[in-house]
Amino acid sequence: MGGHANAGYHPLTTETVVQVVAPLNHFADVNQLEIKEIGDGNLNYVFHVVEPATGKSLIVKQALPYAKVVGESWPLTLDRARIESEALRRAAEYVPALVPKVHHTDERLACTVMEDLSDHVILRKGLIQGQVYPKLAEHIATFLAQTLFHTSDFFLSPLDKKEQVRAFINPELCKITEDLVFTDPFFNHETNDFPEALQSSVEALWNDLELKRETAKLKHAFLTRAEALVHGDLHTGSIFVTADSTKVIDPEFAYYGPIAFDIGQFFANLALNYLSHFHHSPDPQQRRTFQEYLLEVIEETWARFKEQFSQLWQTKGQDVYMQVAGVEDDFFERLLEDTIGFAGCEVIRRTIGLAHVADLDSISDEETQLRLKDKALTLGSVLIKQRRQLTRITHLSETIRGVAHA
Ligand code: SR1
Ligand code: MG
Repeated sequence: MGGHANAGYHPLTTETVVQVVAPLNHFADVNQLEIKEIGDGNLNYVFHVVEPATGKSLIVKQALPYAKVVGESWPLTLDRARIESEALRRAAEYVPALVPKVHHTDERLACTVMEDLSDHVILRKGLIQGQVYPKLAEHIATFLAQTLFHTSDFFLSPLDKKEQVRAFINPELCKITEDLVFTDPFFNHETNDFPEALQSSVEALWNDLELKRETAKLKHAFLTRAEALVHGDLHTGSIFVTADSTKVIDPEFAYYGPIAFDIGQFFANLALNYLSHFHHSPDPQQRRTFQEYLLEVIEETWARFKEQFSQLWQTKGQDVYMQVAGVEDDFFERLLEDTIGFAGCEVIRRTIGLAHVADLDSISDEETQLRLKDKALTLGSVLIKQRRQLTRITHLSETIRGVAHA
């Protein structure tokens, strides 16, 4: 666990970041930079480097040898910085407009210098405020279809694909997901975190044998199904937006895994935001409109993803079986089922696991927060257990609507 082969590693400070950016010749005068540490995530330092005279800026993101959210008692590999940098570069081959530009990678310091996206906001924050992003579904569908298709066996030769699997082996970050998404929330584990008043609902979940059997299958898929280079942490905090721009950030959890995992995480975080608007949008009319918008994003993302992926399948597919009647339909059928199952796991872990979401946790009224967390547990459970019956994307939105308004 943890550690780094390169002894030259040291955590950067606002004073030493200049040593990383100076050789890039990006700024006119590196002695005139304003540097702030702005990281609010769970794992890393993020330095915002600005040159006021020219208005130029960059982001320097550095991995720490431990998980910042827990502290030094949780060592964590620095290799995740290489994975993130490589994954951003891979994505930029197919969707350069949808990821931040990587200017430089320093493996010794486990840091990446990239485009500053300060003119964007984190999608989670925007959605909590009830902002509508008209291009979001189109952009995320494109990101998913292009990155997932082009890194899969549908496009790469078997030899190239296995080279890629090797390059993106990410065992420590995968272990976090295996534990925090698929295991701990379903058992009485010390990493779990939920209000005492939720205890009986949580115990009911722990005692639900059918739920555990189905979750075991989803965890097994995450452990074993190396389909494509997935982002691995595609929640709404990993997406920067403006009205007409979308940038997917933070692929440090990237590895070769199930295609449905990314889609499911995205949908789950929209579903959690849907629930949270019973608090964040007190006006019933506004609330209904915004909640319906979120379901439209889910439906449009799926439809556009399917359309693009299918087009790539038909025009660039490499495997002889891809033209056999029924194979593509079978693929999408299983993909939707797994997407819904993974979404269920994400909804549950964000409610009672270690890493929560601000959508629900920022709700000041305790009773409302509790009621919505209870609904989230029901929703997650239904999605996992009934995913085989939810054979159309509209079944997913109907389920979210149904559980939320029950
Ligand atoms: C210890 S890391 C907790 C969570 O933060 C990351 O963004 C992942 O979602 C992970 O599960
Ligand atoms: Mg992250």
